[in-house]
Amino acid sequence: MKLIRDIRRISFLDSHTEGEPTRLVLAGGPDLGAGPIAARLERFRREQDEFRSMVVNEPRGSDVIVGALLCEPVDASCAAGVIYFNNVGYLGMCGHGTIGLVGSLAYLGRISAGVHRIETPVGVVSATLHPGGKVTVGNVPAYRFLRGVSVEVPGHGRVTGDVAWGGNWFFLVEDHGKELSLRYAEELTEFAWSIRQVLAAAGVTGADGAEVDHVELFSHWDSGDADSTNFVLCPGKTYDRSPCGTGTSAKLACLYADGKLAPGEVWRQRGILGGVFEGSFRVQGDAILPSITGSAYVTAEGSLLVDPEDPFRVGIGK
Ligand code: PYC
Repeated sequence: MKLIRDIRRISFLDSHTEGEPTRLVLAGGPDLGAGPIAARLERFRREQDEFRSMVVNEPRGSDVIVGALLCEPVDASCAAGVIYFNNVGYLGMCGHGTIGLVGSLAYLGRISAGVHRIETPVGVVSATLHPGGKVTVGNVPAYRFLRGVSVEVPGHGRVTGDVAWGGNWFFLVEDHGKELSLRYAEELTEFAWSIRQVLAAAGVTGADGAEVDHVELFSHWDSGDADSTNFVLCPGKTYDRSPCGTGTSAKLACLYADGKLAPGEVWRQRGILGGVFEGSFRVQGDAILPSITGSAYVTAEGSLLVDPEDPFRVGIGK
Protein backbone atom coordinates (compact mmCIF):
# COMPACT_ATOMS: atom_id res chain seq x y z
CA MET A 1 0.00 0.00 0.00
CA LYS A 2 1.29 3.45 -0.88
CA LEU A 3 1.61 5.80 2.07
CA ILE A 4 -0.14 9.09 1.33
CA ARG A 5 1.59 11.86 3.19
CA ASP A 6 2.05 15.52 2.53
CA ILE A 7 5.66 15.26 1.33
CA ARG A 8 7.33 18.62 0.76
CA ARG A 9 9.38 18.91 -2.47
CA ILE A 10 12.27 21.33 -2.82
CA SER A 11 13.73 21.48 -6.32
CA PHE A 12 17.46 22.05 -6.55
CA LEU A 13 20.48 22.10 -8.82
CA ASP A 14 23.91 21.20 -7.45
CA SER A 15 27.23 22.42 -8.80
CA HIS A 16 30.80 22.75 -7.64
CA THR A 17 33.19 25.63 -8.17
CA GLU A 18 36.82 24.50 -8.10
CA GLY A 19 35.65 21.69 -5.79
CA GLU A 20 33.43 23.71 -3.43
CA PRO A 21 29.76 22.69 -3.71
CA THR A 22 26.74 24.98 -4.11
CA ARG A 23 23.15 23.75 -3.81
CA LEU A 24 20.83 26.17 -5.61
CA VAL A 25 17.23 26.06 -4.39
CA LEU A 26 15.00 26.73 -7.38
CA ALA A 27 11.53 26.17 -5.92
CA GLY A 28 9.84 24.98 -2.75
CA GLY A 29 11.63 27.48 -0.50
CA PRO A 30 10.05 29.70 2.16
CA ASP A 31 8.04 32.80 1.34
CA LEU A 32 10.21 35.67 2.59
CA GLY A 33 8.14 38.50 1.09
CA ALA A 34 9.27 41.00 -1.53
CA GLY A 35 11.46 43.36 0.53
CA PRO A 36 15.19 44.01 0.05
CA ILE A 37 17.32 40.85 0.04
CA ALA A 38 18.99 41.87 3.33
CA ALA A 39 15.56 42.08 5.00
CA ARG A 40 14.56 38.74 3.49
CA LEU A 41 17.73 37.18 4.94
CA GLU A 42 16.77 38.46 8.40
CA ARG A 43 13.31 36.96 8.00
CA PHE A 44 14.87 33.67 6.80
CA ARG A 45 17.11 33.60 9.89
CA ARG A 46 14.29 34.52 12.30
CA GLU A 47 11.39 32.47 10.95
CA GLN A 48 12.68 29.78 8.59
CA ASP A 49 16.04 28.65 9.89
CA GLU A 50 14.86 25.03 9.81
CA PHE A 51 14.70 25.27 6.03
CA ARG A 52 18.41 26.13 5.92
CA SER A 53 19.32 23.02 7.89
CA MET A 54 16.83 20.89 5.90
CA VAL A 55 18.61 21.75 2.64
CA VAL A 56 22.31 21.64 3.50
CA ASN A 57 22.72 19.40 6.52
CA GLU A 58 22.62 15.61 6.72
CA PRO A 59 20.76 13.47 5.75
CA ARG A 60 20.17 15.45 2.50
CA GLY A 61 23.47 17.30 2.48
CA SER A 62 26.74 17.58 4.37
CA ASP A 63 28.66 20.19 6.37
CA VAL A 64 30.49 21.33 3.25
CA ILE A 65 27.50 22.31 1.10
CA VAL A 66 26.73 26.00 0.67
CA GLY A 67 23.06 26.66 -0.06
CA ALA A 68 21.82 29.40 -2.36
CA LEU A 69 18.16 30.40 -2.22
CA LEU A 70 17.14 31.85 -5.57
CA CYS A 71 14.98 34.94 -4.98
CA GLU A 72 13.01 37.33 -7.16
CA PRO A 73 15.15 40.50 -7.31
CA VAL A 74 13.75 43.86 -6.15
CA ASP A 75 15.56 45.71 -8.93
CA ALA A 76 14.23 44.62 -12.33
CA SER A 77 17.68 45.21 -13.88
CA CYS A 78 18.98 42.24 -11.86
CA ALA A 79 18.84 38.70 -13.25
CA ALA A 80 18.32 37.19 -9.78
CA GLY A 81 18.48 37.71 -6.05
CA VAL A 82 20.20 35.17 -3.82
CA ILE A 83 20.69 34.35 -0.13
CA TYR A 84 23.65 32.11 0.75
CA PHE A 85 23.67 29.82 3.75
CA ASN A 86 25.70 26.97 5.22
CA ASN A 87 25.69 24.29 7.93
CA VAL A 88 25.56 26.85 10.75
CA GLY A 89 24.12 30.10 9.38
CA TYR A 90 24.19 32.67 6.59
CA LEU A 91 26.79 34.36 4.38
CA GLY A 92 26.76 37.99 3.22
CA MET A 93 28.22 37.12 -0.16
CA CYS A 94 29.76 34.02 -1.62
CA GLY A 95 32.17 34.12 -4.55
CA HIS A 96 32.27 30.43 -5.40
CA GLY A 97 28.48 30.33 -4.86
CA THR A 98 27.90 33.18 -7.33
CA ILE A 99 30.04 31.40 -9.93
CA GLY A 100 27.96 28.26 -9.24
CA LEU A 101 24.70 30.22 -9.42
CA VAL A 102 25.57 31.72 -12.80
CA GLY A 103 26.80 28.37 -14.17
CA SER A 104 23.56 26.76 -12.97
CA LEU A 105 21.31 29.45 -14.47
CA ALA A 106 23.22 29.05 -17.75
CA TYR A 107 22.73 25.25 -17.62
CA LEU A 108 18.99 25.84 -17.15
CA GLY A 109 18.97 28.19 -20.16
CA ARG A 110 17.80 31.11 -17.99
CA ILE A 111 20.77 33.33 -18.85
CA SER A 112 23.26 33.53 -21.70
CA ALA A 113 26.79 34.90 -22.10
CA GLY A 114 27.12 38.51 -20.99
CA VAL A 115 27.03 40.63 -17.86
CA HIS A 116 24.32 39.98 -15.25
CA ARG A 117 23.50 41.80 -12.04
CA ILE A 118 22.75 39.75 -8.93
CA GLU A 119 21.25 41.05 -5.67
CA THR A 120 22.86 39.72 -2.49
CA PRO A 121 22.28 40.69 1.15
CA VAL A 122 25.44 42.86 1.09
CA GLY A 123 24.76 44.59 -2.22
CA VAL A 124 24.49 44.08 -5.96
CA VAL A 125 27.32 42.17 -7.61
CA SER A 126 27.92 41.67 -11.31
CA ALA A 127 28.58 38.30 -12.89
CA THR A 128 29.95 37.96 -16.40
CA LEU A 129 29.27 34.64 -18.07
CA HIS A 130 32.01 34.18 -20.67
CA PRO A 131 31.31 32.26 -23.91
CA GLY A 132 33.57 29.37 -22.77
CA GLY A 133 31.62 29.01 -19.48
CA LYS A 134 33.97 30.80 -17.06
CA VAL A 135 32.39 33.35 -14.77
CA THR A 136 33.82 36.64 -13.50
CA VAL A 137 32.23 38.02 -10.35
CA GLY A 138 32.44 41.79 -9.83
CA ASN A 139 32.30 41.71 -6.06
CA VAL A 140 31.15 44.31 -3.51
CA PRO A 141 33.86 46.78 -2.34
CA ALA A 142 36.62 45.12 -0.30
CA TYR A 143 39.01 46.74 2.16
CA ARG A 144 41.55 46.03 4.87
CA PHE A 145 40.14 46.99 8.25
CA LEU A 146 43.02 46.16 10.64
CA ARG A 147 46.70 45.55 9.89
CA GLY A 148 49.14 43.38 11.82
CA VAL A 149 46.90 42.13 14.64
CA SER A 150 48.83 39.75 16.94
CA VAL A 151 47.19 37.13 19.13
CA GLU A 152 48.59 34.33 21.29
CA VAL A 153 47.22 30.99 20.08
CA PRO A 154 47.56 28.21 22.68
CA GLY A 155 49.95 25.53 21.46
CA HIS A 156 51.05 27.61 18.47
CA GLY A 157 52.46 30.85 19.88
CA ARG A 158 52.02 34.33 18.49
CA VAL A 159 50.07 34.64 15.24
CA THR A 160 49.85 37.91 13.33
CA GLY A 161 47.37 38.75 10.59
CA ASP A 162 45.12 41.34 8.99
CA VAL A 163 41.34 41.74 9.28
CA ALA A 164 39.72 42.45 5.92
CA TRP A 165 36.27 42.55 4.32
CA GLY A 166 35.64 40.84 0.99
CA GLY A 167 31.88 40.27 1.33
CA ASN A 168 32.52 38.31 4.57
CA TRP A 169 35.02 39.04 7.38
CA PHE A 170 38.44 37.37 7.21
CA PHE A 171 41.57 37.09 9.34
CA LEU A 172 44.44 36.63 6.89
CA VAL A 173 47.68 35.05 8.08
CA GLU A 174 50.86 34.53 6.12
CA ASP A 175 53.46 33.90 8.78
CA HIS A 176 52.07 30.67 10.29
CA GLY A 177 54.87 28.17 9.61
CA LYS A 178 52.48 25.46 8.32
CA GLU A 179 52.58 23.51 5.10
CA LEU A 180 49.32 24.18 3.26
CA SER A 181 48.68 20.73 1.91
CA LEU A 182 45.47 18.71 1.79
CA ARG A 183 47.10 15.93 3.80
CA TYR A 184 47.24 18.32 6.78
CA ALA A 185 43.63 19.50 6.37
CA GLU A 186 42.59 18.28 9.82
CA GLU A 187 45.53 19.94 11.57
CA LEU A 188 45.05 23.16 9.59
CA THR A 189 41.36 23.15 10.49
CA GLU A 190 42.15 22.87 14.21
CA PHE A 191 44.81 25.59 13.96
CA ALA A 192 42.53 28.02 12.09
CA TRP A 193 39.65 27.20 14.45
CA SER A 194 41.86 28.05 17.45
CA ILE A 195 42.76 31.37 15.82
CA ARG A 196 39.09 32.16 15.36
CA GLN A 197 38.32 31.36 19.02
CA VAL A 198 41.21 33.52 20.21
CA LEU A 199 40.13 36.45 18.01
CA ALA A 200 36.61 36.26 19.43
CA ALA A 201 37.90 36.06 23.02
CA ALA A 202 40.24 39.01 22.42
CA GLY A 203 37.41 41.12 20.97
CA VAL A 204 39.06 41.39 17.53
CA THR A 205 36.19 42.13 15.16
CA GLY A 206 35.38 43.62 11.79
CA ALA A 207 33.58 46.95 11.41
CA ASP A 208 30.67 47.61 13.82
CA GLY A 209 31.72 44.68 16.02
CA ALA A 210 31.06 42.11 13.28
CA GLU A 211 32.43 38.65 14.04
CA VAL A 212 35.49 37.59 12.06
CA ASP A 213 34.17 34.17 11.07
CA HIS A 214 36.59 33.15 8.30
CA VAL A 215 40.31 32.46 8.80
CA GLU A 216 42.58 32.39 5.75
CA LEU A 217 46.12 31.00 5.76
CA PHE A 218 48.48 31.74 2.85
CA SER A 219 51.67 30.27 1.45
CA HIS A 220 53.80 31.23 -1.51
CA TRP A 221 55.48 27.82 -1.55
CA ASP A 222 54.44 25.02 -3.90
CA SER A 223 51.87 27.18 -5.66
CA GLY A 224 52.91 26.17 -9.17
CA ASP A 225 52.14 28.99 -11.57
CA ALA A 226 49.77 30.59 -9.05
CA ASP A 227 50.89 33.49 -6.83
CA SER A 228 49.84 31.84 -3.60
CA THR A 229 47.98 28.89 -2.07
CA ASN A 230 45.35 29.37 0.63
CA PHE A 231 43.49 27.36 3.22
CA VAL A 232 40.21 29.00 4.22
CA LEU A 233 38.27 27.97 7.28
CA CYS A 234 34.54 28.70 6.97
CA PRO A 235 32.17 29.54 9.86
CA GLY A 236 30.89 25.95 10.32
CA LYS A 237 34.43 24.52 10.77
CA THR A 238 34.69 23.21 7.23
CA TYR A 239 37.43 24.32 4.86
CA ASP A 240 36.68 25.87 1.50
CA ARG A 241 37.60 23.46 -1.28
CA SER A 242 37.90 26.41 -3.67
CA PRO A 243 40.24 29.41 -3.26
CA CYS A 244 37.21 31.29 -1.79
CA GLY A 245 35.91 34.26 -3.79
CA THR A 246 35.28 36.58 -0.87
CA GLY A 247 38.56 35.44 0.73
CA THR A 248 40.47 36.18 -2.47
CA SER A 249 38.77 39.61 -2.53
CA ALA A 250 39.94 40.27 1.05
CA LYS A 251 43.46 39.17 0.03
CA LEU A 252 43.45 41.59 -2.92
CA ALA A 253 42.42 44.39 -0.54
CA CYS A 254 45.44 43.63 1.70
CA LEU A 255 47.83 43.37 -1.25
CA TYR A 256 46.59 46.76 -2.48
CA ALA A 257 46.88 48.30 1.00
CA ASP A 258 50.50 47.04 1.22
CA GLY A 259 51.34 48.38 -2.25
CA LYS A 260 52.08 44.83 -3.45
CA LEU A 261 49.49 44.66 -6.27
CA ALA A 262 48.41 47.43 -8.62
CA PRO A 263 44.95 47.96 -10.13
CA GLY A 264 44.45 45.73 -13.18
CA GLU A 265 47.27 43.31 -12.27
CA VAL A 266 46.20 39.66 -12.10
CA TRP A 267 46.60 37.63 -8.90
CA ARG A 268 46.25 33.86 -9.28
CA GLN A 269 44.97 32.43 -6.00
CA ARG A 270 45.24 28.67 -5.66
CA GLY A 271 42.95 26.80 -3.27
CA ILE A 272 43.88 23.82 -1.12
CA LEU A 273 42.64 21.35 -3.81
CA GLY A 274 44.68 23.09 -6.50
CA GLY A 275 41.84 25.02 -8.21
CA VAL A 276 42.68 28.60 -9.13
CA PHE A 277 40.70 31.87 -9.07
CA GLU A 278 42.08 34.79 -11.03
CA GLY A 279 41.61 38.07 -9.20
CA SER A 280 42.18 41.69 -10.08
CA PHE A 281 40.69 44.99 -8.93
CA ARG A 282 39.83 48.61 -9.60
CA VAL A 283 40.09 51.27 -6.92
CA GLN A 284 37.02 52.99 -5.49
CA GLY A 285 37.81 55.56 -2.82
CA ASP A 286 39.45 53.77 0.13
CA ALA A 287 38.25 50.37 -1.08
CA ILE A 288 38.83 48.17 -4.09
CA LEU A 289 36.32 46.57 -6.45
CA PRO A 290 37.54 42.98 -6.89
CA SER A 291 36.88 40.79 -9.93
CA ILE A 292 37.18 37.04 -9.39
CA THR A 293 37.14 34.52 -12.26
CA GLY A 294 36.56 30.78 -11.93
CA SER A 295 34.63 27.82 -13.31
CA ALA A 296 31.67 25.83 -12.05
CA TYR A 297 30.29 22.47 -13.12
CA VAL A 298 26.77 21.16 -12.55
CA THR A 299 26.67 17.87 -10.64
CA ALA A 300 23.03 16.96 -9.84
CA GLU A 301 19.46 18.13 -10.18
CA GLY A 302 16.26 16.93 -8.63
CA SER A 303 13.99 17.30 -5.65
CA LEU A 304 14.73 17.08 -1.95
CA LEU A 305 11.84 15.34 -0.21
CA VAL A 306 10.71 16.23 3.31
CA ASP A 307 8.42 13.70 4.97
CA PRO A 308 6.54 15.30 7.90
CA GLU A 309 6.88 12.01 9.81
CA ASP A 310 10.68 11.91 9.41
CA PRO A 311 12.34 12.52 12.80
CA PHE A 312 15.29 14.09 10.93
CA ARG A 313 13.18 16.15 8.53
CA VAL A 314 14.85 19.43 9.52
CA GLY A 315 18.35 18.04 9.12
CA ILE A 316 20.92 16.88 11.59
CA GLY A 317 22.92 19.82 12.72
CA LYS A 318 22.89 23.21 14.19
O1 PYC B 1 33.76 31.69 -2.28
O2 PYC B 1 33.27 33.48 -1.12
C1 PYC B 1 33.38 32.26 -1.24
C2 PYC B 1 33.02 31.40 -0.08
C3 PYC B 1 32.68 31.81 1.17
C4 PYC B 1 32.46 30.65 1.92
C5 PYC B 1 32.67 29.58 1.10
N1 PYC B 1 33.02 30.06 -0.12
